[in-house]
Amino acid sequence: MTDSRLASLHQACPDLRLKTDPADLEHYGRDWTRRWTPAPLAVALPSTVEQVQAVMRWSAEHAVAVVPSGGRTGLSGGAVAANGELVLSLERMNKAVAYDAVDRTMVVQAGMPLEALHNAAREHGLIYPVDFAARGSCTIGGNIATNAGGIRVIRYGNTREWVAGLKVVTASGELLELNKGLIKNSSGYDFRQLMIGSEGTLGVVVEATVRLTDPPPASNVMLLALPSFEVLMQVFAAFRARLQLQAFEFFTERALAHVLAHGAQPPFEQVHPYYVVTEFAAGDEAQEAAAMAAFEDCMTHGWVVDGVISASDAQAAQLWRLREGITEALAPHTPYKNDVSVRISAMPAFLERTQSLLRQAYPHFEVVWFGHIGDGNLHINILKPADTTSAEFVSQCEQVTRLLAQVLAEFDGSISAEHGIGLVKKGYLDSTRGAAEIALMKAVKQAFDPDGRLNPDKLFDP
Ligand code: 2HG
Ligand code: ZN
Repeated sequence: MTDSRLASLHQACPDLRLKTDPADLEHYGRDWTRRWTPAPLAVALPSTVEQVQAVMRWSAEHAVAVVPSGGRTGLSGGAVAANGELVLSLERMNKAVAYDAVDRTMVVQAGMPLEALHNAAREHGLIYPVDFAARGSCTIGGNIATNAGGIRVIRYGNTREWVAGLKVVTASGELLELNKGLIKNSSGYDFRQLMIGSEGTLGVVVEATVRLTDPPPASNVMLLALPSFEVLMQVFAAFRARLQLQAFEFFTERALAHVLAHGAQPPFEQVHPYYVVTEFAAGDEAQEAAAMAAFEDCMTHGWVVDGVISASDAQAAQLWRLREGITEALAPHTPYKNDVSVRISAMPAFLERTQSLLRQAYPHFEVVWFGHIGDGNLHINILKPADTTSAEFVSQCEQVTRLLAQVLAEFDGSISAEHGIGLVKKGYLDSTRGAAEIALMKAVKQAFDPDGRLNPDKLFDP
């Protein structure tokens, strides 16, 4: 440990685990974007809240920036440490610390993986309903940092809805206890909600009190084949009118082709241009009949040309894999990712505009569309051609994103629906947030972190 700042951190907090091996610096210094070269000073792995407080006091004393770090599955560069920061990994603080059957809440440390929280809730006959494909690696602290959404938002909302309290260590090392699990609390500014979605720029979330709920009724999964993009919202309306939807996700033939190339089984004999995977309550005959009626209605209108319904949990998982496997299947192609949203009512017009924009803008790049269409959230992945350098590719894509951001502004949409702004989207924040709003965001940052030590460069420039 040659760096004198690290020697004094060790002195201030002798039990704190520190890593400085080049392989660790690389591993902990980057997220799934892989666009920046990681270069942190070191990685701290605290095991207690007190250690996190000691790290923040040390950071103040030595003017070292800190990047709070969860599972680093983020897609916006929100957990990248590329400038000599200390990575503050919460991975050792990964346990459930309390459960209250009356409140139906669980207190969990921020480094707990989402899937571990799902399992812990199930042990009490309840569920934590926020869910998405990175569940095994992402952590609840990271979910809170981006107000993570995922595949069940249509039924349960985003992470924000499920956080009843937070413990947060501030830039100066104070411990804030926010909302303390209350359902009703009309006592001024709600800093808990401010912390959710703040991407580690205002404080370090160390513990969360999350709400749990009853498991959903038995459900079925259906995969639908659609002849065109134009009918997508009609199919959504037909299903939503008749069924209690748990999920309504879409993807294109290109997306499916990549997942199949990754080893999944083709769902239909024929290839179709668009697909929907939907999950809905099917606990009784009436609900099952309603599902068939929705399907037949769509077939009669020509909005759906084929379909398959899950006959077992294993088949449901197989159908889900076709949607959930997309990110992993695309990863080898170094995709440039857009994660945009508009109101559902604006979706048909927005889709038309965006499709024609991207067709013109990307004549030579493969563009893969998928997403949580029932939430008005599209993921548009542009794949890097093998013969284009990363820098050239990103710069071309950024020019198109500027045009996309203008369309989003016209539609009152968002440049980041659920992945966060991080480093990737900060150049487009003003397409979603007004100038007065951004000025106030900066004033809030100044109040919580006057020397700009918490996750610097993310969200906006000072
Ligand atoms: C999903 O919905 C994730 O699968 C990842 O938000 C989206 O890879 C993406 O662009
Ligand atoms: Zn998503």
